[in-house]
Amino acid sequence: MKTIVITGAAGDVGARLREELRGKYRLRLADIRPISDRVAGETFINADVTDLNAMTALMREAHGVIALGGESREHQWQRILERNIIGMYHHYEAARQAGVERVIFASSNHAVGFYRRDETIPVDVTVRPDSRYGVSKAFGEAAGSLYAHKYGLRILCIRIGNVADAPVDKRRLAIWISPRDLAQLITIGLEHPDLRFEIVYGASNNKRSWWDNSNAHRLGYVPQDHSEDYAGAVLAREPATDPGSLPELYQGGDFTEAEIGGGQPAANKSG
Ligand code: 15L
Repeated sequence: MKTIVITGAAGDVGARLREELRGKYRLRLADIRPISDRVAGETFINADVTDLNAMTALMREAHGVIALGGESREHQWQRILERNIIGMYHHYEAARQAGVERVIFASSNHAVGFYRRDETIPVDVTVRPDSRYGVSKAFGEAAGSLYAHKYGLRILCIRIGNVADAPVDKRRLAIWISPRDLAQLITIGLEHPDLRFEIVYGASNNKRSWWDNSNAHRLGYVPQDHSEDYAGAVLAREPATDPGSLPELYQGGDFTEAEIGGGQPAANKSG
């Protein structure tokens, strides 16, 4: 059985992926927070993404790494720089040094969050990050391309929408991905024989999607879940919103306004 490292394994997405992938891979879980509910086939290593030596030791003899480690929301620049930008560079460099073949990068819809909701975008649009966090995800995709083409790693960047058991609001009806669909995309990243460097959207089979995910389908992705199954209940509890506000106009939602440690966003509603 192949060994797969999951960084940031103590988080919500990590917990769901452990359930989906256990029994299929030996899982080496890494985080700076402890994980006490380990089961057979799972080991834990305390490793900080800001420490390159620790990351290299973590990856020894692994087939692949699922890079979830770092900040999962907008934050002060220094923290985004250390945990997401330097941290993601360390994932790739440690994988290269340790001879790990595959890296699955948990990118985010926030790398392109300043595209409008009334457009459908493929994966090869110019990035339009909606936050410092989104910038760090665009960096992770660019660094992945470098490590794939220069050093021969096999890399899948998944611009994840929102991972949850069910979509929680109207915006998430467009971008939701179920844990089993995310696991299917990750398995493509870990196993596809011809993968070099690809970007895909991490979304289930959502009727309201803003994304053209033909690149994922070309790689064999057949999502099993549909956000529309939940639409009635979600829309019935959706609060009234201003349709002209930034979060309503743009795909990134409230990340387009989130401000931590910076100035005030311009009220640019024209797109
Ligand atoms: C993300 O990238 C975040 O990690 C997650 O917490 C959600 O906020 C998600 O995007 C989203 O856009 O809903």
